[in-house]
Amino acid sequence: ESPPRTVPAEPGPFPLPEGRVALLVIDMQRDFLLPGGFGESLGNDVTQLQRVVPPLTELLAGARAAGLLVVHTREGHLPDLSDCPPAKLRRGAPSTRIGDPGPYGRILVRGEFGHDIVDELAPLPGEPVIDKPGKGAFYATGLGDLLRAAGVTHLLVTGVTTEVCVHTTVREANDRGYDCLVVADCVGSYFPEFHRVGLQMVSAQGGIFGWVADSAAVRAALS
Ligand code: C5J
Repeated sequence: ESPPRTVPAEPGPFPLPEGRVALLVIDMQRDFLLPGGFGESLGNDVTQLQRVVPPLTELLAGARAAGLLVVHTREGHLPDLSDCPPAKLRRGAPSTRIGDPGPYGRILVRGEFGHDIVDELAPLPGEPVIDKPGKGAFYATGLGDLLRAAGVTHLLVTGVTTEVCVHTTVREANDRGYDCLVVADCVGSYFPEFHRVGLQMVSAQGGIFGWVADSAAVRAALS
C-alpha cells in the first residue's frame, strides 16, 4: 500500500489517508453572510465572510471530484426555539434576535430562507447536512455517528466563523480523536484579527488543535 498523500501545512505535513478524509463546511448560511441577516444585525461587516465563498467553491469542487465525503452544517433552531438556551436568546444586543422576523425569514430558524446555505455552496443531493443548535458541530447532533460509520479519521475544516463555530468544532473534533486541517482561506471571521490569531491558535505548540494550510495546497494534494 502506498503512503497517503500529504498537504504541506503548519506545523507539518497533513496526511490524506485514502477513504478516511471528509470535508466539513461549517455554517455557510445566508443569515451569516448576506446583508440584513443575523450576522449583520449583530453589527458585523459581512463582506469579511463573503471572501471565503470563491476559494471554498473551488475546494468543494475538488473534494467532490476526489470522492471525499462532504458534510455541511447549519447553526439554527426549531421554530418553537425549544432547543435554544435562554442565555443564547438573550445574549448580546442585536437589533434582531434569534427567532425574530428578518429579511430572510425568522433569524436562525430551521426551514427559513436565511437559515439555509448560500447558493454557491449548496449541498448536492445525498450530501449530509447537520443541523446544530450550538457552535460546535458535535454537540447535540449525529455528526460523530455519521463520521464513525463512514470511517473518517481526518477532517478538512472550512466555513464560518473562524474563532466561533470553526474553533469550537475543531476543539470538539480534536478531543474525539480526529486530525483536523483548518483551510486558512476557506474560513472567515467578521474580525480579521480574530481570524489571524484563531488560525495561529490551531497550529501553535506543535499543532495543539490541528493543522493549517491554504486551499491551493489542499487542492493540489487532492488532484
Ligand atoms: C456564530 C458561527 N458566529 N457559525 N456562528 O455565531 O460561527
